Amino acid sequence: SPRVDDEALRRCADEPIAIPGAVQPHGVLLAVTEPGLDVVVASANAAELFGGPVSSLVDVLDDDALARLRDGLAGDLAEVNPLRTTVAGVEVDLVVHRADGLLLTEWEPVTGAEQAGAAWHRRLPGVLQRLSSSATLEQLAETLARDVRTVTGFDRVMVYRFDPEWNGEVIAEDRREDLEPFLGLWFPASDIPAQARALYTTNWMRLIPDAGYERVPLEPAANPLTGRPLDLSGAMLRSVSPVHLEYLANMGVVSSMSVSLIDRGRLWGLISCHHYAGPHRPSYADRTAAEFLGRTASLLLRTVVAEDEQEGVVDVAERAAELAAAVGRTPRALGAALTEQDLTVLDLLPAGGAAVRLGGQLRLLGDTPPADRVTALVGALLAAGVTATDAAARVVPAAEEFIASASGVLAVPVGTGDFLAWFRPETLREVTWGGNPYASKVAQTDDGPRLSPRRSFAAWSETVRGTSRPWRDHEVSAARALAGHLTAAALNRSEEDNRLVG
Ligand code: BLA
Repeated sequence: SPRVDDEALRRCADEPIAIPGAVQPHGVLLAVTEPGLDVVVASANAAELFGGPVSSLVDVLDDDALARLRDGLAGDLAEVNPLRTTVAGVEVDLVVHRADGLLLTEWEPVTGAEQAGAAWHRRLPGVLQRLSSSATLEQLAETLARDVRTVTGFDRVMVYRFDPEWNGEVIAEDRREDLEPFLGLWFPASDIPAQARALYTTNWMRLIPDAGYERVPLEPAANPLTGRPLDLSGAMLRSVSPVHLEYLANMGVVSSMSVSLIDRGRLWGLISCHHYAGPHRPSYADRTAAEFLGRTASLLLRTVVAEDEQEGVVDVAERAAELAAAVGRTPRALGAALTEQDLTVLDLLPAGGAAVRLGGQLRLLGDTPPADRVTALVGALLAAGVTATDAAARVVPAAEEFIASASGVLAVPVGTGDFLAWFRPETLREVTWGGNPYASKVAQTDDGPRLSPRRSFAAWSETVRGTSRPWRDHEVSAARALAGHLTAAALNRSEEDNRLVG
């Protein structure tokens, strides 16, 4: 399938999304001075909402609202948000923050369709209890998807996790029954380019109520204070990248919202929400509730991820000890002890296949390259000084033939000439085994632009061709420990044999 060319992707990451010079039309932006509250920049739809041009906030806010705003300006600005008030007969939520030396005020007419948030706030203790008692990452992500969908009413809510190369996987999903599942799908890093990830690391939430919107320009185009377009990084009405709008349109998404998941200052993932039936605009209160859930889950991530990782470490160490004990019980049949009992070397760590070569005799378990090729493959890797690789064919080109079963190889020598080895399949095949509904359709999706889940899956599969899930440090350590134990056991045995012979 065609790769997206690098030049196009580079341009993608170059788009200055923080300064689009426009807002979305579901609200009005006025940038004003402090303390005078004089309007310096306004979105072109301002006169429509206010019933005429606005030169100062003093002219449009009633005394009570003005007093609350001035309190916020003198103290904690975030306390102001949202300021519910009425302008020209329209009930609005006013949301404010500072940027570029100005006060950015955003005015969003209140829709009738709110209050899920109010009800939800009463259920907050239960929701927090559920989130914080999640024992595994999987549970945390599922709870999060369900609760964010309840509070926002989107058709689909996904929890999306980045890998070290910024590709991403949908690890949890709550959706309208009739929608096709995206759970387990992977998307390439280019779907969310670097400058967007940087923005989402400081800004927790973004909303596009109607991806078919007409952008509303800011007037004047340049902030008179700086001579540059106004910085809308923190503005909830910021007009988003046209490339992304095209992406959403091609996915059939009418409305999109996402909340950042941040672990120790690093963007860990996103909660991504879609609506298909038509435009969808959760109220400010409901959005804030979703953001609150995202922030809470972000704090819990570290513990849950650490627990998940720790659990793997203990399991592998325990199994290594059990295998070593089995070897100790049967010193004259080491190969059988490792491959023919209830617990085998293949159970030591997650792998598709394993090989044991002892005394020159090779035994295979699970999915491996053919017996007559395993010794040469492992020998070549060990000769190249490689113990663990998630892309064996990049070290030993001949391994290209075996990427289905052995994209990843972990090999440790036992004595001289013998070894233990584990094999991991190509990541793509692993996902296919996981029941991915799109894998079989990849070949038919090369028509048209790449902006759809299937196209993205295809692009991702290009990036992972010939690679496996990586080997973790404690897995390599356990393999080395077991091999060391076997080397010692084999040595003891031959010494005993020598004594018997002598
Ligand atoms: C932004 N891309 C985004 C966002 C998401 C995705 C969630 C954040 C904006 C939002 O909340 O809608 C991608 N959405 C996904 C993915 C899933 C999903 C992967 O639901 C999976 C289920 N996008 C491309 C390409 C380019 C691109 C090729 O696919 C560039 C050429 C750009 N995506 C792009 C840009 C933004 C973006 C520029 C930033 C939009 C903005 O905030 O202005």
